[in-house]
Amino acid sequence: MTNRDGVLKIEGADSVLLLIAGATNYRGGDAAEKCAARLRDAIRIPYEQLRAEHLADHRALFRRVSLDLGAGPNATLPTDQRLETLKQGGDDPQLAVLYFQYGRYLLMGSSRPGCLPANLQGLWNEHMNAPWNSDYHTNINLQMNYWPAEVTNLSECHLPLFDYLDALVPSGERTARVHYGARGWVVHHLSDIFGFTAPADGVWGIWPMGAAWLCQHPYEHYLFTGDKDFLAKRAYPLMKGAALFMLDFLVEDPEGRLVTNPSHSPENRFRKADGTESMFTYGATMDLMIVHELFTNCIEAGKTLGIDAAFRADLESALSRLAPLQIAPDDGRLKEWIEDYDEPEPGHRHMSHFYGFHPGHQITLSGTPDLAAALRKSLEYRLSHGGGHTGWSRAWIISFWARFLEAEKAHENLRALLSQCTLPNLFDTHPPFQIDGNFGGTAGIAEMLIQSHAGEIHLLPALPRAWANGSFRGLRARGGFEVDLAWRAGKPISGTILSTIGGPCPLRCDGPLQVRRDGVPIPLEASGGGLHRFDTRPAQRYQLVFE
Ligand code: FUC
Repeated sequence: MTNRDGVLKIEGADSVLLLIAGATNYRGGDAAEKCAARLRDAIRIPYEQLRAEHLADHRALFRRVSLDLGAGPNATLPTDQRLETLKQGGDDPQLAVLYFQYGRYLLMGSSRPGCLPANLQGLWNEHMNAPWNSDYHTNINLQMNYWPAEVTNLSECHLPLFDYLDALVPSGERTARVHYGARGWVVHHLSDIFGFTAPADGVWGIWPMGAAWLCQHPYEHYLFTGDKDFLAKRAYPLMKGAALFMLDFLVEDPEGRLVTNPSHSPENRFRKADGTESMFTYGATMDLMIVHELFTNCIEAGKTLGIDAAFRADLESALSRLAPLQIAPDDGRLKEWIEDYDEPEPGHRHMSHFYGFHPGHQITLSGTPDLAAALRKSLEYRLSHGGGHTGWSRAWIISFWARFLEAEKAHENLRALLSQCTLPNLFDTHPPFQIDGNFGGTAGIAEMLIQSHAGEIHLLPALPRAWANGSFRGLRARGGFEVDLAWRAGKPISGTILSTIGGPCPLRCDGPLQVRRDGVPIPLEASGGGLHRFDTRPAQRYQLVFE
C-alpha cells in the first residue's frame, strides 16, 4: 500500500477493508483528533464484529415496522428502471414500500439521539456551499423532516429536534426581547446550528411563527408516547415559552379581534385592489391556526400536569378573541389571508392555510365539516393551478388527500412524487435534492394506512385500489398504541393493538369487529359509522377479529 500525493494505492490485494471516520468541532475539540481516535478503536475490531454491531443497531429500529402492499412485476428491477416504468404508467406497489422504508432509513441515518437534527439534505450534503446553506428552514421543511418520526415507530429519532429547540431558546428569547419587546422565545423562517433566530433572507424572513409551529413536535411526541415526564420537563417549557411570545405579540385589529402583525402566509404574495403586490398583512390564516393549536395544546398540557391555572386562563381568554378562520363568500374556499386579496400565484408551493388540517387538526371532516369542505375547494383550486410542483409540496398533498379520505387522489399524488420529484437513488428533489419530500412522502404513506389525529384510530382511512391486499406491522398511533393489520380486497381481516400505557382505545374501521385479549372477547362500545371503543390495560396486546 502506498499513500502519495493524496492517492492511496493498493496492489496485490483481493479485498480491502476501508474504515472511514468523520467528526466535527461544532461542540468543541479537535475534529482530526476525534477521527484518529475512532479509527484507532475501530481497527482493533474485526470486520465481522463491526458489521454485526452495525446490523444490530440498525435492525433494532428498522425492524419495528414492516409493510407489504403486494409484490408487483418490477420488484427485481433496478430502482431507476422502476421509476421509469412508473412514469410510463406502470404500477409498482412494492416501490411505495421501498420509498416508505427508505424514508425511515434516512431518518434513522440522519437523526439519532445525541446528534443534530436532520437538515435540508438530511446529512447527505455534497457541496461546500449547499443549497440554502444546508440549514433548518422552519416554515415547513424542518417540521416535515419529522412527520414520519412517531407514526413509523422511530420516536427516539425525534429527540435531536427537541435538543435543538432547547439550544435555540436562549437566542430565541433574546430575539423576542430585542425585536418585539416580548417575553418567551421566537424563531423566524430559518435557523442554523449556531442558534440563529432573527429575521433573515428578505421580507418573508419576518415570520415570527417558527418556534410556535416547532412546538407541535414535542407535544406530538407526548401524545404518541404518553410520557408525562417528557411532557413536564421537556415539551411544556418549550411550548409555554413560545406561547408567552405569542401572548405578547398578538394585537387587536380594528374590530377588536386578536391577530398577528406583521404577518404573511409563508413566501406567498398577494395583490391589493390598487394593483400593487405585497407579502405583509396581519392575521394570515396560518398564523391564526398555529396560535390556536399552540394555545390549545398548552391548555391541555397544563391540565394534564395540573399546573399553571392562571396562565391557562390567559390563553383561554386570548383564544376566545382570536380572529376566526374565514370562508370566501364568492367561491367557498378557505381564505389564506384575513382580507380579500387576489393571488398572483394561485398554484403556490406553500399551502400554509392548510396547517390546521394537516399537520394540525383544528379542522377535521367530522368536527368542522364546513371548514373542511372549504379547504377541499382550496386544494382543488391550488392543484388546478399547478400546485405541488416542488418535492416537499407534492409530498404534503398526499397527506391532505389522505385526511380527506380520498385514497385514489392520495395515491395519484404519491405516484406524482415518485415520477416527478424523485431522483434515481430515491432522494427527493425540490429540485435540487432536498430531503423533506422523502420524509413528507413517508409520512403521507403512513397517513393513508392509519390516522389518529381526530381522537380516534382510523384503520386504512385512504387505502387505494392498487394496495387491495397487504399488511403492516408496528405503526404507532396517538395514545401509546402500536398497531399490526392485515387486509384483503380492501377490507381488514386481522390485526393486533398493543396498548403501551393503557386507557380507552377508540377504533374506526370498516366492517364488524371483535376485540379479544388472550382469546377472551372484550366488551365493545359501538357508536356508529364504524367507531368502536374499548378499554385497554398498559402493556397488553389485543387481537382484532373482523367478521
Ligand atoms: C422554503 C421553500 C423553498 C425551499 C426552502 C428550503 O423557503 O419555500 O421552496 O424548500 O424552504
